[in-house]
Amino acid sequence: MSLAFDLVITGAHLATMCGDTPYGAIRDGAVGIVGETIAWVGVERDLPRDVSAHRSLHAHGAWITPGLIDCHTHLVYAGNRVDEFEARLNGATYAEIARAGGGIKATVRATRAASDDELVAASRPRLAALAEEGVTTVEIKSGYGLDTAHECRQLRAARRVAAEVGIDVRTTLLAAHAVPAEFDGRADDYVDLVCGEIIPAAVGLADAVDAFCETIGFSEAQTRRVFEAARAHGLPVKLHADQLSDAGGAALAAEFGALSADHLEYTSDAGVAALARAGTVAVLLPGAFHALRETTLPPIATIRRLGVPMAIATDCNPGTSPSTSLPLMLNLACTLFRLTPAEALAGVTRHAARALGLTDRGRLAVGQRADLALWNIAMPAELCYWIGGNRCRGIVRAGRIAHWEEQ
Ligand code: DI6
Ligand code: FE
Repeated sequence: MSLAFDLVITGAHLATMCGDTPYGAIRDGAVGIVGETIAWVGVERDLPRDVSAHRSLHAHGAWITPGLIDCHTHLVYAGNRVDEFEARLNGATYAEIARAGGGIKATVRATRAASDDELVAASRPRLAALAEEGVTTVEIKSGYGLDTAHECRQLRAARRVAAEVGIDVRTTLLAAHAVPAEFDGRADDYVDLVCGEIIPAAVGLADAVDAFCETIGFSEAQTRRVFEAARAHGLPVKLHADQLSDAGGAALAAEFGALSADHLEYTSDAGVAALARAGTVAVLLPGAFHALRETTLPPIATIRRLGVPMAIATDCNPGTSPSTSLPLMLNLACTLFRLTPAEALAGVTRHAARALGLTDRGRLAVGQRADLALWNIAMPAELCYWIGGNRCRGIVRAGRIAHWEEQ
């Protein structure tokens, strides 16, 4: 059989993330691409002799992984909260700052005040930084608009900034992130607005609906109403669950067949069992754990034992995870949460895809989208080893070479 590729990459080691071996590693491999899709993956010497390729690249022994997937970010916002960071280190407490109108409310004010262009311009460097470290698919939440017009604007800005940077995006409506100032003391009225107006307005702009189910966020009953409205509009759900307390978030997410339940520091074993039954992905966010100096670990042993897929994401946001590095999260997931490097890498590839409801990416396999990242590393675990520093030296997005450094 003669094969004609648009692009073939040889001289690479492959972390395919397929099968049961760690990383699905193939040494001395090759990848053939036709259009936007992987058409051939295997050991290079098995490439058919009569293969032709419009373009050939040699990887000089570098490793190729699937393009990384950051499945939980809040990266579209204006301003930042470095002033709060400094104030806390000078003795102010988070509660004092919040009472003085800081915290999420401060970012809401800055985001509402920014023009569309300003919002995109502020967000673009954050997304570009993620992309430079091998991210080819990103999820971006709203949640700093907190009214119909501004939530929709944030979702549009997310799609625009992704188009400008050239990476694929999934948007999530997080209108139930906080109660906006104009609804102070009237959380249920705000939930009415979310269900009756914001969710319907976001159909076509959002790929999923999320909520912050927490004592300082929305109650289980309020979150349930948000999920019912999402379901009525055909939108899948995700949840910020049990980040600061066991609010029953994991069980609620499971009950609604959520794509993912995220954070999970305080989730009970029963909550994990519910996730396992529902097939919901556990998204772990070690950047927020680190920045909050949290000491209660997510129930990793139970998550592992019950076979709940674990994803890892940046949670890029101005308050609790001001980070634009997914490889840094790999390191934190291993050092803080004791994930193995193979678990961590699955968490930013195939399990992250699943957390977004995507089956066409996250692995190097025939038929998958040709999203690849090329790394200057000696073995896959090295992706988790370094604390900072960019080792990505090539990126292919949907079959197109976005970046390629000859060594
Ligand atoms: N949990 C978080 O860690 C972020 N949102 C959430 O629900 C914090 C967002 C912020 O502080 O701006
Ligand atoms: Fe978050």
